[in-house]
Amino acid sequence: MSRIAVVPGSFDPVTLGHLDVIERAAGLFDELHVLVVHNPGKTALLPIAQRVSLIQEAIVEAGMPGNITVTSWSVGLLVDYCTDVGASVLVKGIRSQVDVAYETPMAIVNRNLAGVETIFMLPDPAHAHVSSSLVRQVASLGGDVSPYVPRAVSAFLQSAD
Ligand code: COD
Repeated sequence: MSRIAVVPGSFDPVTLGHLDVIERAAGLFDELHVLVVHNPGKTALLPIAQRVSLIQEAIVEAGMPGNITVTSWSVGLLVDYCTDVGASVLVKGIRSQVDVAYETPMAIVNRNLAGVETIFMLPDPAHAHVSSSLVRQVASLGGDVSPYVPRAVSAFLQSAD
C-alpha cells in the first residue's frame, strides 16, 4: 500500500523553510501532496492559484523528486481532502513553542475526525526564523527577500512592485 502524506499551508508565499519541509517529507513517503489552503485568520497577499504555481516552479527549480503533487483545497475540512486522496498523515513544520501551541489542538482534532495522524518536523536551523508574514512585510517595504524565498517567488514579488 502506498504511503501518502499531505503538507498543508497558506504558502502566501512559499518560503525556503516550507521547501525544506516539503523536500524532506517527500523522501519519507511514496506520494506527497502539497496543499494550499485558505487560512481565514490571515489576510492573503497572493491568490491561491498563484501560490500553487509558485510552489510548482520552486519544486522544479530545486530539482525535487517526482512524487510531489501541488494543489489547493477550499471546500470543507482538511481531513476530507486526506480521505479523498487516501492520505493518512499530515506533515507540519514546527519552528517554536508558538507553532506547537497552534498545531497541537488541530492535530488532536484531525485524528479524532478521521484518524489522520500529524507528524511534526523540525526546521533546518538556517530557515527556522523564516515565515511568509516576514517575507510579505519585507517585500511590502521594498526590501530584498531573496535570502528567504525561492527564485521564482522573489522574481514574482519584484515584478509585482
Ligand atoms: N520552517 C519550517 N516550517 C515552517 C516554516 C519554516 N521556516 N514556516 C512555516 N512552516 C510551517 C508552519 O508551521 C505550518 O506547519 C506550515 O509550514 C504552513 O505554514 P503557513 O504559514 O504557510 O500556513 P498556516 O500556518 O497559515 O496553515 C494553514 C492551514 C490551513 C494548513 C492550517 O490552518 C490548518 O491546518 N487548518 C485546518 C483546517 C481544518 O480542517 N480545520 C478543522 C479541524 S482542525
